[in-house]
Amino acid sequence: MSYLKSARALLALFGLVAAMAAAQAQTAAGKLPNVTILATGGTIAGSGATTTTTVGYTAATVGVDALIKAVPELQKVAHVSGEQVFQIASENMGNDNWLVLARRVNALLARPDVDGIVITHGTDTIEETAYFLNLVVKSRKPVVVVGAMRPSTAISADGPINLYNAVLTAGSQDAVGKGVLVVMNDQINAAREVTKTNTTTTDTFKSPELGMLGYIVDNKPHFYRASTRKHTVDTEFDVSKLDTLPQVDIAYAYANVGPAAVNALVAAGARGLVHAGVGDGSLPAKVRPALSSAREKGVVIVRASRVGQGIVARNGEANDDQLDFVVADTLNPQKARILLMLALTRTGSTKEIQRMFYTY
Ligand code: DAS
Repeated sequence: MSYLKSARALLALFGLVAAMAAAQAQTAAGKLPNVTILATGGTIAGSGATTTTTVGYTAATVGVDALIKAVPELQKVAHVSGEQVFQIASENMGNDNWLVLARRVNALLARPDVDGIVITHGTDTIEETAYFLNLVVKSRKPVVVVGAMRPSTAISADGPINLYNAVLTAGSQDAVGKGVLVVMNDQINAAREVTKTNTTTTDTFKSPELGMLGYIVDNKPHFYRASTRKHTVDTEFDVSKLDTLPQVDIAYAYANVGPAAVNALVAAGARGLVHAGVGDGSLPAKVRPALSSAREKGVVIVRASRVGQGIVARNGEANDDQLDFVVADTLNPQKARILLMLALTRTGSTKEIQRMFYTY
């Protein structure tokens, strides 16, 4: 009986190897690429009461098979398969979701019969998930995160064309080695710089000042630049064996702010704290003692800025050497949090962490 079982197993293995070789040969011969769509929810999977409902709809109601079925043109540009990883509005995306998603992405990209991945996602935290994956995906194959600003039921919904463009890009050799990308509104942005700049309009995703990477025009991605910062296979981060990520929070600064938020976050167990300072990461006098005290307790402090663009310069608005703080460089607070979280899985050394902020 065991002989029969092992013979069956061997036959199955041969079948799988043959399928992979055939898929690889197809792609190599210029045939359609194999792209897997991992669906997580969001507005792209949303539905509204009427065709003119573009706010106040329900996100994360349409499944991945329906998303794929709604865009038959996908079949002309790739062999598409779909998996429903989550079905959530992205304001509820959490570290646990990211670890599950990263593991699935890396497992799929390790397969020779997968050429690229598209992740459908809510737009509220798309820039965070994209940057997290930019630091932990261990493949040069394209990973494209895509969302929509109008639900699938709306007139001129942007989801279908965004999904089509994302699959085009994920199957393109030109996107190999570019890091994790966000493709929306016919534009290609890098995970590190892209951010949501408008609460409701379809052109909301931009990389202010440092610029997008390219466009999707006439069914093809066109790249004009690449990120100078390390990503994917060139990073030192590995989450494959992690069940949790260190607790890192953000404290926002504004006129008349006091130490309450910083003290509360430290008391709640933050191992890292990003201070979203005013201007060039300035520390209000009422907050500075609380941050220093947090540092003395071993909490790593990153000085970022609520401004959103520009460099937070070391030893500029505060003596970071003396305070033993790290500066965020050009990362906005929500992305600085992600890098600090991953940094803390490797080291507590502020010198090493500062190097990471100048590297990724
Ligand atoms: N709530 C938003 C989200 O899921 C809807 C969207 O814009 O995708 O991110």
